[in-house]
Amino acid sequence: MLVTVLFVAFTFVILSIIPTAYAQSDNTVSIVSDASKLGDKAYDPSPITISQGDTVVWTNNDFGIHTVTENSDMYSSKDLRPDQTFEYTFDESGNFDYHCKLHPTMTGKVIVN
Ligand SMILES: [Cu+2]
Repeated sequence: MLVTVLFVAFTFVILSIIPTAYAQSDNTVSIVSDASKLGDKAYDPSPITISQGDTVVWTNNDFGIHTVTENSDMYSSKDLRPDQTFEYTFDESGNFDYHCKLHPTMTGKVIVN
């Protein structure tokens, strides 16, 4: 009986540690609900400030389809359906403005230190 309780407790502890250990970086940007009408508020946070070598992960939390497209086409996602993600690793410092190909008024910025 005690062994069972300890095993259950141990399993619970392990299962609650694993997601933390494998969590993605904090460099996440949301494509917010109703993004196509929100201009420079469509991507949140924007600007996002990161360090050279960091990866940014965008998630489409809207009900529409959007892209993450750097203004000089340095990178671009495919068309992101709801809940799909796109990630890009920034190896150079600088300011990188991006937009949505389908709704060009949607704009965002990544600042890489
Ligand atoms: Cu869009």
